[in-house]
Amino acid sequence: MTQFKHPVTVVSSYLVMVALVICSFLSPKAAAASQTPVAINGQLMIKGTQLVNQYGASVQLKGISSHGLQWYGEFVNKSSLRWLRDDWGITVFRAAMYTADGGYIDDPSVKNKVKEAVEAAKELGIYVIIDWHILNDGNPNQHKDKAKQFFKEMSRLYGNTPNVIYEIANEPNGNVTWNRDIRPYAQEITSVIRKNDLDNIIIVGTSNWSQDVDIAAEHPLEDDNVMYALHFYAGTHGQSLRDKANHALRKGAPLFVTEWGTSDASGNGGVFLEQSREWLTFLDNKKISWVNWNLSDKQESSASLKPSTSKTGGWSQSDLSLTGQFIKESIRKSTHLNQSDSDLKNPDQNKETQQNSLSVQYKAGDQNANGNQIRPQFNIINNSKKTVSLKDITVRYWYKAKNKTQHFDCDYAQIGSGNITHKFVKLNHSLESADSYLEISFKNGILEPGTSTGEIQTRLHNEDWSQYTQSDDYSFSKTNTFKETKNITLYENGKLVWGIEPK
Ligand code: DCB
Repeated sequence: MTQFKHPVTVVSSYLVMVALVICSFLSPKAAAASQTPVAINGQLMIKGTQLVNQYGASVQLKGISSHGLQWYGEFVNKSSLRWLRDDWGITVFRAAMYTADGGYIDDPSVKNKVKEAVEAAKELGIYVIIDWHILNDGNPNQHKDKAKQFFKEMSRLYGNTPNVIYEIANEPNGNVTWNRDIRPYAQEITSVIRKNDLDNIIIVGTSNWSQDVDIAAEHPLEDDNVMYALHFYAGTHGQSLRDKANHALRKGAPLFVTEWGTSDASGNGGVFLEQSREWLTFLDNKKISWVNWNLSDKQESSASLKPSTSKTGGWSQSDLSLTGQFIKESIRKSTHLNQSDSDLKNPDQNKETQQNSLSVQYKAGDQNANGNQIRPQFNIINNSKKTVSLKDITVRYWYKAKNKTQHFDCDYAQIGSGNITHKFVKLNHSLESADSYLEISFKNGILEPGTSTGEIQTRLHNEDWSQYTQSDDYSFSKTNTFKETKNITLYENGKLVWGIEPK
C-alpha cells in the first residue's frame, strides 16, 4: 500500500530548512527558496482559535518586533531580517510604525520602512506584521481616516501576498472601550482591507494596552480571519492576564501575542526571565504565536542588542543583551521541535483541531460562475490521531446538472490522478441549489495523522458542452485559495464526517 506523505505537520524545524538550504548548494536543483516558512505554510487562516497553514495544520509563529520605525528603522532591512531568519530562526517580523510621537502622522514617509520590511519578508519567505502602532494616541478613532488610507494602500499593494498580516491598532488605552470605540473602528478598517485582500490575517488590539482580550471575546468581529492582540510585559503581567487569555480562548477568540517584553511595562527594568519562561510555556501549550519587543540597541532592558551594534545583522553572542540572548535561544529551541515532537510533549494542545478529524478544503479552479466547465479542486486533511484509509473516504460536490449527461476529468492529483474514481448521482428530489452531486473516491492509499491528500484538480462538463450557471450551486464559491468549506461533504464508510448536506 502506498503512503502519501505531505508536509503538513509543520511548525517546521528551521534548522532542517537551513540544512536544506545548505544541501541545495550541493545539489543545485533543490530549490532553497521553496523551504522558507512561507513556502511551507503558505496562506494562513483561522480554524477555531488556532492559526493554521494552507493545509489546515496548526502553526505557531515566533519572531521579533522592530522598535519605533521613526527612531530605530535602521535596524530593519533585508540583511538584518535574513540574519534573524537564519541565525535566530524567526518566522515572523513585526514592523512597528508609531502613529504619534514623530511617527506616521507627523512624517508619512516612515511607511517606506514598512514597505522595505514587507519586500524583504517576501524575498526571505517570512511572515511580516504591518503594525499601526497607536500608543499615546490611545483611541484608534483619533486617526481613523489616516488609518483607512494607509491600510487601503497596504492592502492594494500586498493583498495577494500571503506573507502579510495586518495589525490595525497596537494598544488602545485610556478612555476607550471595545464596544463603543475599538470594535466599530476595527469593522471599518477590516472592510477597507477586505476590498483588496480577501484572506490575510487581521489582528485587532484590545482595550487596556491590548490586555482585555476577554472583553473583545464577548463581542467578537464577524470576519473569519481576525485575531485579537494580547500584549504582556513579564515584569508587570502574570497569572491574572493569563486567566483573561484563557477566558478569551474558551469564548472562541483566536489570540496572537504581537508584542511582549522580558522587562516591565515601561520597556525597561528586569530582566524577568523566570516570568518570561512561564509565559512562553503557556503560549507553547496553547500554540499561540508571539513576537518579542524589541529589535533595537536602545539602552533599555527590553532591547535585544547592546548599544552601537551592527544595524544589518551578523550579531555575535556578545552583541546581544540578556534579552537578546534569551529571545534568540527561545526561538531557536522551539524551531528544533517539529510538530510531532511537540505533540508528544503536549498531547492536549490540539484538541480543538482534532475534533473535526477529517475536513475538506476547496478552491475554485475557475472563479467564473458561468462557463462550459466546472473546475472544483479539493484537499482532504486528516487532523485526527489515526491513519485513515482512502478507500473508506468519499467526497461529494453538490451542483446543478439540469438533466444533462456529465463528464469528469481529474487533471491533476498529488496522490496520482489514476487513484481517483468518480460517479455522478442525480438526486431523487431536486433542490434549489443542487439536483446532483459528483462523488469522488479513491482506489487505495492512506492518510497518516496530520497529513493531507494535497491538491486534487477536477473538471466537469456537459456532454454537449453547454453552459453551466453555478452562482447558486450549493458547493460552488469563488474562492481562489484553498479554504475549508462545509458545502462539500465528506464520508467515511458512508457516514457523514465533514460538511452539511444541502436541504
Ligand atoms: C507598549 C508599547 C511599546 C512600548 C512597550 C513598553 O506600551 F506598545 O511601544 O515600548 O509596550 O512600554 C516603549 C519603548 C520605549 C519607549 C516607549 C514610548 O520600549 O523605548 O520610550 O515605548 O514610546 C505599554 C504596554 C503596557 C503598558 C503600558 C505601555 N501597561 N505604555 O500595561 O501599562 O504606556 O507604553
